[in-house]
Amino acid sequence: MPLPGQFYMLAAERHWEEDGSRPFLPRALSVADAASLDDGVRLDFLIEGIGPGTDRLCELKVGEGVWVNGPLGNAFSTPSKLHHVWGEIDPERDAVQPAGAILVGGGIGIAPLALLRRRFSDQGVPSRVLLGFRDQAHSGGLEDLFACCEIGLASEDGHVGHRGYVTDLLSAMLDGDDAASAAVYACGPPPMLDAVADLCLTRDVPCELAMESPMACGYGACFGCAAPKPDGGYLRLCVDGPVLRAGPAGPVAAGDSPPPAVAEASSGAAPPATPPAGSRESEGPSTDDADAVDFCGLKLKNRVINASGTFDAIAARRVYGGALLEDFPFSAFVSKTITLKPRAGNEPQRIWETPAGMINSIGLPNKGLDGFLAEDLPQLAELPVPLIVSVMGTSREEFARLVDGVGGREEVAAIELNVSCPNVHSGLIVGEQPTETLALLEALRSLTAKPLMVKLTPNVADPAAIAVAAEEGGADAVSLINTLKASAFDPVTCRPGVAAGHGGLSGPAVRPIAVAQVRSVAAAIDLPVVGMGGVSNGADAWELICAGATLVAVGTESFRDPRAGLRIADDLSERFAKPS
Ligand code: RRO
Repeated sequence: MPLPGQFYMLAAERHWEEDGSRPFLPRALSVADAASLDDGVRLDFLIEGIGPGTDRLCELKVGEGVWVNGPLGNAFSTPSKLHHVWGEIDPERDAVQPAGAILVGGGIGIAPLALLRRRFSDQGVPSRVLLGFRDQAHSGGLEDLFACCEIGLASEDGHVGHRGYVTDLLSAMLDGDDAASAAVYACGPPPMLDAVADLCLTRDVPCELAMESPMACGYGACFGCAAPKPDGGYLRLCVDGPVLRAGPAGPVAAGDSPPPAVAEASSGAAPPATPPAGSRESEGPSTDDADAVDFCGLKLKNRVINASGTFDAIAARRVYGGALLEDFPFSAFVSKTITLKPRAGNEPQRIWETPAGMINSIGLPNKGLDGFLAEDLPQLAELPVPLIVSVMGTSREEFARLVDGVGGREEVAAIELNVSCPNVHSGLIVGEQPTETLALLEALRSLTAKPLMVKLTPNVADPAAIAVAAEEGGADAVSLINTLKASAFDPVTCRPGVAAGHGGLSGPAVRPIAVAQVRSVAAAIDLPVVGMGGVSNGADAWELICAGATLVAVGTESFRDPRAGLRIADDLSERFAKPS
């Protein structure tokens, strides 16, 4: 059962990517209501068709299948919890007994408030509801969701209730006698949330906001749903939110997020979600020793690993708990690329859906070498598979310090040298020129006995020439392809889809290019090749193996299906078992 404020990733099962076109990614939707049934849970969502993904969901017919991943994210706190946290933040504030909750919603964003109001009513928490709509077309009887309680309505066109903004109603309510002891919960468009936060902060009223952002995965893997933190850097709304606490310099992660693996449902923290069950044939073959493979001396249980930066095992473990480790989706884990110094990553918007794929401009957010070794490595060492750490430097010296730093740690089985990030200035230069690649490998080779794998870019005329240079320099393997440099423009605003103006294209759209490049690289060198690029199923993985790959990495598909690696490994296992 979801908690109020949590969300699900939804995609129509059939024709979701008919003809390889949009919609490609699932859509994040807050749950509006939920009920326990004898044979499961009923979930209600409010969906407004505003683009290919929501349009497709609105077209669903009775009986059609839907991919459902969730519940995800953190939940609203109770007023007493919120007052308690608020009191700790503001020591000047007198302890107050919370009188109740004020729920403020705007447009379609009111969805999570319906479930919240019902939960508060079950818990005996008095709540008042204020709803605002732009016009009649955008209200559509949504207030009926709150039919059982008293609500204040506002509309910009005056068709219902107060003519104006819902925040006018909130302002008046907060100026009432019991304002200090209220707690405010809001969802709606960003300008409304800003206005609500301002009203509450100036009156010292505790306030939580449910935020929205484009996201590809919902469980911390894609780094797309970045929201600025007041003290610099970004948080990920899917795992640090979507419910945030209003703060003087901007919203901050609510105390309970990200959800711990074991949580009290009443605390506002969420219990771990269950990885979607339908995504792997439960009766299908399980991989066994017949699927095992030696890769640069590492004994892997099958040929399927993850593409760097497309699966955050630490965040995924917080979301899915121990289940993730019991059935880990990959036979080796490749970390997101780390750099010497911490990086916040690129400003949002960071992702943009394209036909059969997506553009990312994440910009390498990471804790830097020291932060990685101190905080992430101990957790990654608990994974049940060998760990490959991906590193990127802006100079040979930086690469050397990174290789030295991670190579000296026994938890690390191998190192990937990312010479192909399309989103970082200088990220590509080494990987674009064979002489630079050779010189880099010659500088690094003597620093570690661990396998060195070079991640190649597809953004050059002849990737095989770079692979040959890597081999000559002493690399043990190559991996390809990284994403293809790409841009998209929003047809409504005429602005670039990602804030940086360009990013890296991934997903099924790039697969034929990956197949061609894996083929030419594998033919040019004697090293094992990790092939990746748009692999969504076993047939795609098999094609890369036919082209010469030893291992196959799954990237963007894990955003849509956290268990894609298992599904693909099962399918590959069957294909290898069949006599050719
Ligand atoms: O973080 C990124 O923006 C990123 C990296 Br490091 C990479 O290697 N490839 C990519 O598509 N994005």
